[in-house]
Amino acid sequence: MQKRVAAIHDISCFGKCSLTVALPVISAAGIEVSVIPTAVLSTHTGGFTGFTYRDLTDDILPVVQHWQTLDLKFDAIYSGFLGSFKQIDIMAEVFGKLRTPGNLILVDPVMADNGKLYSIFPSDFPEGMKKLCAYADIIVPNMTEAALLVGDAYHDGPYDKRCIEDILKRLADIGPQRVVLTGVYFDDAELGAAIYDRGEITYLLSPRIEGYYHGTGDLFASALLAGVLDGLTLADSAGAAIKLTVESIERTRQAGTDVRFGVNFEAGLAGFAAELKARHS
Ligand code: PXL
Repeated sequence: MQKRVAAIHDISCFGKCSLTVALPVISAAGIEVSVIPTAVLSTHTGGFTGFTYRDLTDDILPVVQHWQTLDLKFDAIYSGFLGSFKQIDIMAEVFGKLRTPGNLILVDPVMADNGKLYSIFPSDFPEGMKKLCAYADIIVPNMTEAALLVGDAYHDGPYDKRCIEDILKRLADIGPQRVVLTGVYFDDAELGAAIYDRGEITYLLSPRIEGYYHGTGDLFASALLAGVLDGLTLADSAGAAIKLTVESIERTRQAGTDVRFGVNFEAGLAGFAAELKARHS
């Protein structure tokens, strides 16, 4: 049976993130993606000014209620960037309505990077995001989001394994039994993810590429979810997601594209589907 995801994110019309990444990446793995757009923006908010923002908060629950009349079932519910506390509360309600005994909830607690909460969010936003993470089976924070979720002050790396393992356990204590922590590094040469899968910890690192490319968190989380729904282990899914993300960044860096415009992941989608297949054999 074809798997089906409910992806609940904004649509940033230009700039390749959130739904415009989740849809193609998860679909490339043969998985159906149903969407609930939470807002429509002319661009994402990272580095652009003057963007339009059409809030769709009041449409979220009516979409879900209509779906319930159709008795639709979802193998995963996937949330990312949320624009307000109200959207966080509504998302918790959506999880309650779409949760089934076998499905999984992935929350990407998009709110911060490079040690800073995104300027559009109030300082107590991380508390709201933490409540939402308690419903999740898998969360995918970066190091800054992880520090905000557990209430630590952020500090730059290099990190040591003890500190990473401590933070992974405290993130799991919030509720999710599986955590993929991104932006982990133990020296300046490599960067990657720490994977916590019900107590088991794996590190996946690859050579660091300089520069900050927008939308790569969404690319990584979408690819990770595709791998998990395809039946791979969390660590294998993270491996395939890192490969797609790193290759997309490298391709974009070589092209010299404006970092706000998102990465060229499209050229890697066929390879991503093949990588998922190869990891099964
Ligand atoms: O990539 C996460 C994201 C999604 N959607 C919007 C954003 C961001 C990050 O800044 O601004 C609108």
